[in-house]
Amino acid sequence: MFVLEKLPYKHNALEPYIDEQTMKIHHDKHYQAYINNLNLALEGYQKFQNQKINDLLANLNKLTKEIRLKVRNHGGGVANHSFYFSILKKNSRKPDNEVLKAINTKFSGFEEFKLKFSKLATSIFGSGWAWLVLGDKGLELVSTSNQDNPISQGKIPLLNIDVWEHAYYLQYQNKRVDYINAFFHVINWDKVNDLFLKAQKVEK
Ligand code: MN3
Repeated sequence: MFVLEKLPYKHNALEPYIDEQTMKIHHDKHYQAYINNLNLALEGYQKFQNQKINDLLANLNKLTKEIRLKVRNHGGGVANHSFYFSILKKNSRKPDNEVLKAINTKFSGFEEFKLKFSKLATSIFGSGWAWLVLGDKGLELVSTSNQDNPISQGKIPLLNIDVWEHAYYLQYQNKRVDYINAFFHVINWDKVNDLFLKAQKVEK
């Protein structure tokens, strides 16, 4: 069975960029709902209950038809939210680490990366996510709809932003772009770097 991962910081830790009430509802209610619905979907499927969520999402075609879409949606919700909350932190800083060096090279500087990532996140129609991933061609920006996860396309997530309205509407209302700007103040680049180093080992 899948369980809610505790926030690695307090609900109000990311203020003023992401407010306490949004974090409480987002983490304690929305994320919990994906956990509950995934567990419900996998009732009676013991084999899948014991797998890691990323392994389920990487192999959706191995699931029986009855549960495939449910795992894609609710399981995606579990993986995406667990990931999102884990790459945020208060007092974000931008160290001179490997992933930021790779970003500077790939996107001709950090500001260019931020611009491209923000444009992508802004342009997602409806609900979805923008991601920085490691794929066949190195670092890539991709977007997914609903709760899809790039793992299902064989890519390794390094950074994501939730642009479902529940992620920002209480604080930013319709101004998604302000939320995206704020997000850049609370990225845990040390964590992203850890994921990047681990991902490179997998790719080799
Ligand atoms: Mn969300």
